[in-house]
Amino acid sequence: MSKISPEIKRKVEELREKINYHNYLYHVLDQPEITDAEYDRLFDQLVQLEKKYPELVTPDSPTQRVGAGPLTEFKTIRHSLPMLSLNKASSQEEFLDFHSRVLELSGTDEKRIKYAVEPKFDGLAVEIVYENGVFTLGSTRGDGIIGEDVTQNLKTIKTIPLKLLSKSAKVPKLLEIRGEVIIPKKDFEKLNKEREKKGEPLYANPRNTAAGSVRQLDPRITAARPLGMFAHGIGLLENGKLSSHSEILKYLKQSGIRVNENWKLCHTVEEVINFYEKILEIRDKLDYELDGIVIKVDDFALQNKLGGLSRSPRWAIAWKFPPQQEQTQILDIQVNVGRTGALTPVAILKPVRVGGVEVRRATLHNEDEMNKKDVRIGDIVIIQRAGDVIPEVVQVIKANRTGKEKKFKFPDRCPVCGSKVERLEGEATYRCTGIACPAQLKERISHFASKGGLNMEGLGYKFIEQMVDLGLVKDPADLFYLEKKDLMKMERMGEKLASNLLKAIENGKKTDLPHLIYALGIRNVGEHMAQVLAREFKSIDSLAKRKPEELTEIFEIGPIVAQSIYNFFHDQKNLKILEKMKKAGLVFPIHKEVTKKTPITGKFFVLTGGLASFSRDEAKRILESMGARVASSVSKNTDFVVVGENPGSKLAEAQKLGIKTLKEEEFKKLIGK
Ligand code: 5U1
Repeated sequence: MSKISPEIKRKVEELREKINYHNYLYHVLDQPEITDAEYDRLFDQLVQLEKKYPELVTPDSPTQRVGAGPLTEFKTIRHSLPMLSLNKASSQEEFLDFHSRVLELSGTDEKRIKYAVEPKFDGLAVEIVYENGVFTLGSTRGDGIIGEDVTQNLKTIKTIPLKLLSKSAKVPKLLEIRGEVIIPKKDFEKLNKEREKKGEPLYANPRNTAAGSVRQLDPRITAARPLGMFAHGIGLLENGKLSSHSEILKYLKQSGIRVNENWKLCHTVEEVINFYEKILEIRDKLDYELDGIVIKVDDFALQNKLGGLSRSPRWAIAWKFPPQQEQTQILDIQVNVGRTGALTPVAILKPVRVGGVEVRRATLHNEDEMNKKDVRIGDIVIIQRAGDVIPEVVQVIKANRTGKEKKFKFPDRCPVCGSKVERLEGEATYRCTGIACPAQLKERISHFASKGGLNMEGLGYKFIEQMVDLGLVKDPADLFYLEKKDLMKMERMGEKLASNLLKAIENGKKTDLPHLIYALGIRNVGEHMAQVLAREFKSIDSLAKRKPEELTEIFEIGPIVAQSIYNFFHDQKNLKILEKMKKAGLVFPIHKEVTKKTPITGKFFVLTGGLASFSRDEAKRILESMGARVASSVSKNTDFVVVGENPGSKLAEAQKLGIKTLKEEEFKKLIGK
């Protein structure tokens, strides 16, 4: 190793400081003080020095934005504090209801309530962790509890500093920031123009492109996309004293993190309403997509008093902008059969862009809705799209009728299996009565294996269709009994693919409780409700025992959901399938959750060697349930290396870096076992 003089070290440090500062002026304040050419010169000098003295390269050097090669998969991480979502208001009245609730629950005088209001970005929610001022971990929100580790990808985003500015703000030991990754509208259009020139398919909208770009396994692809980020809050902050949301926003900006400048501290509800109207008015002129504003009680003491529900705080609300509408023509009407046998009429549309998204299909909901609107094939209609909701037909423009439009007759037989369809009293939906309807079975199995369910990677709809058509599976539990020779009966199946599918099915047996509940496909139980149920009841056995009146005691569970859950667990067929799954080795997990800070919250662990009292997976689960993070390799960010029997090279690495090692007994003491 060549000897490096203190001057060189100082020079490298000085260049990094300068580059970080100019990044801040450019990306955060939008007030550059030097030309692009001058900036490039500074950057080049640093690149040259780091090339000559590679020992001086650090992960937070501005040259290290694209430092890593492609991954084979993302690791998952547990957020130290859940990343909550927001309750929604879609009118002034609903916002005022929220305000009344805040007054009532906080028992506070109206004059004392201040609201911090800010735009709501339509992007991908992420968390970035800084330890001692250095970016160490970046993750997606995921389900709010567990996200994906996309550190290398988020590091490529220039508006996210690799190191916090330390001049005006004291660097905290730990700072977790939360924000939204977006693609500016202009950059999105440019990106699509380039794709058009190359004859490549166009991206649908900035939001999905931003989300897809962050979830690339190769960070070089992410780096080539014009991503940005706006921070709007924090998770954990160690050694920091802040007492309001507006202080957070100021603090983030001082620390070099980009915060959107269009936020305001409002002292009255009228000011909030004016803010909403102003942002709605300038929305189309802004270079990023918004879908509303976010209103937060500013004072932390009041926020704490108001508390939260399982998924969302009571002290904040998203006031959404009205949905976007467009006009197009209905080319055809088809009927879809869902996994519960429900028949839904769907309008096939002449493609139209609504709020930047191409829409080709829109729901007509049910027969009554269709009749009420008098929808016919060939009609010119208004469709609307609001956020992630499926686009819907809202109105027929009857003045445009030519007389050629055709009425649609709702089928009395299931379009998939030909069984009779029935409509129960009081219900708006027709359902297929065929107990063996392949559409239901295929949809059910596809739901079971989906990412939100048991995440059987590679088991797509095409394979499921074949499995059902060949009679290989008659219910979701049958998946666990498939053998290679069964799979080899399918078209375009090879030994390797069959092994991979079997492995994916096997992996599905070790899931967590929210995923398992969702996978079961209980009517009215989506991913969020599955989280709520897991949190409240901790196990399938406990959930299965609940009567509807016990279930409705939980906030967020209404009588319809409660009845669906009760019905599901009181159907002998379902119980038999659950038993069959258990017999095949599907683990029915117990839900554990971090509810409070523990001494190891936010700490990084690495495990090496075999432990006598726990399997590697158990140790990992315990640590994660206490808010710690488990990494697969030792780095300078590791806090503890747990050393079992026959440790690998990680022990030597830990010793080299001076990282604390724990023997099994010490580890057990630390986790209170
Ligand atoms: N601007 C902004 N977006 N957003 C999203 N603020 C904000 N806050 C959020 C979310 C989910 O949540 C906190 C209020 C918990």
